[in-house]
Amino acid sequence: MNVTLYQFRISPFCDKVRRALKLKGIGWTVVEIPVVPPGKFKHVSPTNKFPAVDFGDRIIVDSTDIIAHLDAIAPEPRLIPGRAVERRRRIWNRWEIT
Ligand SMILES: N[C@@H](CCC(=O)N[C@@H](CS)C(=O)NCC(=O)O)C(=O)O
Repeated sequence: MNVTLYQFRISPFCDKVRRALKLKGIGWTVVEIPVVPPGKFKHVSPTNKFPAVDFGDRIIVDSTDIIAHLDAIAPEPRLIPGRAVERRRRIWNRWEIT
């Protein structure tokens, strides 16, 4: 599988998506978004925010939504914690506050 990643190279959100794709073993082709002139890729991301990934059947904008979709189409290794893990994290957070 190969997807198209629309990115600003130095963006930490784009780096997050590159790392996620690598972990999932999914190949990607980069389209570098020029800073000037802005808005050239509004047909990909109407808000002009990147990363955006074209999966062929859909384009997803926002790194967290992209990662959720990656977990859906390529479940292993899981990137978003399952319920039990999430529960434990919440307990830890509460413990840290009190
Ligand atoms: N919540 C978004 C944030 C993405 C974001 O803010 N990207 C910045 C680059 S770091 C951007 O595209 N800025 C261009 C703009 O706002 O016009 C995500 O997680 O992907």
